[in-house]
Amino acid sequence: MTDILKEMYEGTMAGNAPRVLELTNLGLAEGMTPETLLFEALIPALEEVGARFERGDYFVPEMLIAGRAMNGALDVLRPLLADTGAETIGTFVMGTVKGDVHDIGKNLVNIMLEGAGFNVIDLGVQVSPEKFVAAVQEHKPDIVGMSAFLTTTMPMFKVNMEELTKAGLRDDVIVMVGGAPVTQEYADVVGADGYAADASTAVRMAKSLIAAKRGK
Ligand code: B1M
Repeated sequence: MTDILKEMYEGTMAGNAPRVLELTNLGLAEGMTPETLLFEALIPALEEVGARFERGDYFVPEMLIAGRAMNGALDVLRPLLADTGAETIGTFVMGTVKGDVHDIGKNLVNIMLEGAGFNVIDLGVQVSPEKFVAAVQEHKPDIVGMSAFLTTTMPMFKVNMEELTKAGLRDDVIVMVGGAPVTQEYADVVGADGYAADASTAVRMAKSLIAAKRGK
């Protein structure tokens, strides 16, 4: 690991947002790719933060400031990751489910989808079933994506899908789910059309689900 990546990893874990921002710009100026900064420093740092939280070495404030540091870096990386000049291939409505405020993973999926040519409508966090339904009615997306990062909020997938069914929309839209505790088995149980464990797989999955629906 280079000095910049090492300092970025440590700075993110310590929640030092101004330094992480500086190092992001420095890394880019030195020719590092956004993907290197993301996959070799920022994401591993948050994984370690989660592990420390689980062990009782970190508490919510530490998770919060680490998340802020990551989000600050993502603001800089977003245009670089998303600017591929790809043609629009579909519309994707995305949100973190009700009761859940985690948004970094969702934001990362959005960035990658935009980079692949999706028109992404981000509903934010704590999205109620009614809001998902209203967004599907309004934007008529190819896919509605739901993220959940807590075992306690994962059941909202099923609630959201029941609401889509009640509104007569379930057959019109592909439903994708994801988030740290979600598995393929859970996605199958709730009746989602697709699941992905990370942002790049989410893009591949979204493309293939759309191609299958359009009969290509
Ligand atoms: Co919280 N948190 N948190 N947290 N947090 C986790 C998720 C946790 C795993 C930590 C741990 O115990 N190890 C744990 C959940 C345990 C569980 O339920 N199994 C947890 C907990 C318990 C909590 C609180 C309950 C703590 C408390 O208050 N006692 C609380 C809940 C608040 C709430 O939501 N109601 C809470 C709060 C917070 C903060 C607000 C402080 C902060 C969030 C900041 C923010 O998001 N703006 C926070 C953070 C930072 C974390 C960890 C450390 C990091 C999450 C993250 O951003 N990861 C996290 C530990 C961990 O995940 N290891 C943890 C990086 C991100 C790039 O990965 O989110 O997995 P990830 O996203 C991936 C994939 O999941 C996938 O692609 C993404 C990119 O590759 N993906 C999709 C995501 N959405 C997808 C959708 C798709 C497809 C793929 O299709 C639609």
